[in-house]
Amino acid sequence: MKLNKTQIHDINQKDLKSHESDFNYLSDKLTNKGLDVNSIVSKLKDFQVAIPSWALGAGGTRFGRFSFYGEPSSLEQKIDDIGVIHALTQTAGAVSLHIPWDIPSDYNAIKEKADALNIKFDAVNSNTFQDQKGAQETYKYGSLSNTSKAVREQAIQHNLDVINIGNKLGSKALTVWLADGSCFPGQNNFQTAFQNTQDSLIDIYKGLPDDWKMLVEYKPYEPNFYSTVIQDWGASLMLANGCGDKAYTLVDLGHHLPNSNIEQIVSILQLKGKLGGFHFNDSKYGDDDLTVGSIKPYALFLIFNELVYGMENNPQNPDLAWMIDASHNVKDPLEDLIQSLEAIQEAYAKALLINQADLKAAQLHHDVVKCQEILQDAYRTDVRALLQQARLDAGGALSPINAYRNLNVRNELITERGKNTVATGL
Ligand code: LRH
Ligand code: MN
Ligand code: MN
Repeated sequence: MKLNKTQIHDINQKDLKSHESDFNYLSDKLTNKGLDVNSIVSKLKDFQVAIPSWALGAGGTRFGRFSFYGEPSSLEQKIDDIGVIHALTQTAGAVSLHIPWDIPSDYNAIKEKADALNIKFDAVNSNTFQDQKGAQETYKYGSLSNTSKAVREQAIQHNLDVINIGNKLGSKALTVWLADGSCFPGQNNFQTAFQNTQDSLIDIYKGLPDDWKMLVEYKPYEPNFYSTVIQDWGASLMLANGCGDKAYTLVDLGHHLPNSNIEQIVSILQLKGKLGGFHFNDSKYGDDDLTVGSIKPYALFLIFNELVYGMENNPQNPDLAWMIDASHNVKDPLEDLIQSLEAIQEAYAKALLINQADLKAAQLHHDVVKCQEILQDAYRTDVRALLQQARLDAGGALSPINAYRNLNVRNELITERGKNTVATGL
């Protein structure tokens, strides 16, 4: 299934008039406030978020998995699905592969397909949290941190293999997330586990091409429930610093204990030039991997405020690898990803409305009320017409969800692929 520009253009016609009046109204209001609307729309157009290869099928929980039908059963089909999302939103111009869930069988064919759909290969993710078929060693008691040298060597080699696979596709970053940790007090020696992890990461880092980054993802718990070796941004930053300039911390929104101030973490990492990647999702309780913006949209906005500040003021921090890391059981995964992309763009657009000079002045005068007014004035602005304009300019859909439904995409996929397909992944 491939959507073409004419189909999308035709569907847009119905809502064009009302969009134009919404956009003109908002544009006038923002211009009167001294904002450069064209520059905001162009920033929105440039902002691209990678779709993880494992989010295109219906996710599951450990209690069960319910298929959504017409799911992609090969990497080619997953790229096709991202092509659909990208055609509609013009925001999903990249894919992030999880190895070994999605090893390409024919590199040239996959690259050609992705190229034709304007999709780039973003960070590649290694997987040392599951035992692979035929593997000599088990990761039951850890991978890069394991007390067994043979296990660590197998895990290091896997990461080097992943770099090699990514290299053939044009990826420029390796994301390492470890499930390593312990379920019970006394099970592990914290210092040994941390030092082994550092040494293993250094070995992987030695195999990293010069123009690559290594992104070290942290998570406080799950699947280990007493301790995790890389439990927070501090541990991740220490390990990244221990590897070198090309190693960075990756923040996944779901990987924090309740009430953590994620925007502050993001801000300080950028100040230090060490924020490398970002996984978007939302959560109520833990690493719930729910649709972005579905639970705490204001928190997302505050995080974007810091990200925008960092992008404008911290040249020492590199461009970030943005990715959605969400997957669950109840929605059509493509509709869910479209909703996540919309929420990301919305939070970004609102953060771009914040008048940074006014905010700085209010901060200097200790005018706490004004500071809050400035943030909330931006947050309360309905920016959807800006997102629509960005999509329209780029050839996308005014309303991606409506277009997806009107074009009957899911039914087409079911007709093409059949009902009983199962995507690889979580
Ligand atoms: C771990 C994680 C990590 C994995 C992905 C499947 O919870 O966020 O990024 O690679 O989920
Ligand atoms: Mn993640
Ligand atoms: Mn996670």
